[in-house]
Amino acid sequence: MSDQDTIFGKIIRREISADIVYEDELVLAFRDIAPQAPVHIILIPKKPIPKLADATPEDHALMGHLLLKVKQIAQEAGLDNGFRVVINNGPDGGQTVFHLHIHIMGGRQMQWPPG
Ligand code: IU
Repeated sequence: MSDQDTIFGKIIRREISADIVYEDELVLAFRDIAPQAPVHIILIPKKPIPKLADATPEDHALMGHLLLKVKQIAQEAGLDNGFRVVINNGPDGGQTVFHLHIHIMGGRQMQWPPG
């Protein structure tokens, strides 16, 4: 199964709908379908990298772009009092969709450590 068959690939190609909050030529951000916080946004690269551990030096600029977009998207979502950024990597990391994604969560007090 190619990455383009993940649910996030289908969202990128507009084959299934999502509540998109940001898009540019490199990345897409949309509201999580099962939010774990008042604000829960998923930010993905359009390039189909299955997980963070699969990123290569070729992805250097894309990785930087993603992190700076986290900041912008959190700001635009009004998360002025702070927010949580999570990347689940692989089975032990709790990853369920194998297209690299960053969770941006806020609007409530986060706890530490996560489960
Ligand atoms: P994870 O890090 O792979 O566990 O996160 C996948 C997230 O994708 C999870 O929070 C799901 O609720 C979310 N999601 C979604 O927003 N839309 C979908 O159609 C599916 C999963 I499937």
